[in-house]
Amino acid sequence: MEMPRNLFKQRLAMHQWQVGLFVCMASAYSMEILAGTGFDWLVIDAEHSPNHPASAMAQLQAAAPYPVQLLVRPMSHDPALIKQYLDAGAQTLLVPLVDDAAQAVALVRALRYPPEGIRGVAASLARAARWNGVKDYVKHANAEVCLVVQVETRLGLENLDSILAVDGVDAVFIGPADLAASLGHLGESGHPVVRAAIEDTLRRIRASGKAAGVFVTDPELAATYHSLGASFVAVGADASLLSNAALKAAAAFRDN
Ligand code: 3PY
Ligand code: MG
Repeated sequence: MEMPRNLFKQRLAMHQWQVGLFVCMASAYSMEILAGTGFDWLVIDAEHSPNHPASAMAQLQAAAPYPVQLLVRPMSHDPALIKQYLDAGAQTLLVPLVDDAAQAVALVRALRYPPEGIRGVAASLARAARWNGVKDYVKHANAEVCLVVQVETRLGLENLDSILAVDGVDAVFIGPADLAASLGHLGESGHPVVRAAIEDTLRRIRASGKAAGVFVTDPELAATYHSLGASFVAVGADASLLSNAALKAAAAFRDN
């Protein structure tokens, strides 16, 4: 088998518009439903959702036959955990709470085999290599991994330029919820101070030549962010879609 190419990474490099969704339900079954709905990318959330490498791998397998790009968001920067997600078959990692260039450099190294990095090698044990079935997996792996760092704190904003200068960081994704909290507006992602910070940050990311992304649920605001340089957006989460649809269905019949 040939090395699977990372289309998400290729499209980031071209600043092509890509619409995504957070996948929190920790279920291969609901992942398969989502995989066929037309999103460009889906991110398996293991930061705030009850996922781990085995549940993420089951979801990667469920989505594999569908034309959608899969990302994983690990709960920490731990290189051992990152290695497990990569070996399970994730090629793109969305890493939360990246505050400075040293953390970004360490993440670049965690994603790559030596000499560029420190990723441990065991292609015969890894689904990513189809247990040695992918031709020259270890030679191609570094070129296909993709690192998206989340900048979502005051400190991250202060260090944005040096984070953007790190070779191997493919894109920066802004998390409005954490950013609002860090800027003193917990629970107010739409606060004007937070909005202004997001807009300024999108412009700066785009000006650096790297791809800019953000979580945004309002289509008009997403269009504004697109015009400011965002090329990939997460527009919601499966748990919220299910909850909202269920609330609506229950309310529609309650008073019959
Ligand atoms: C945040 O908003 O903090 C996120 O990480 C995702 O949008
Ligand atoms: Mg966050």
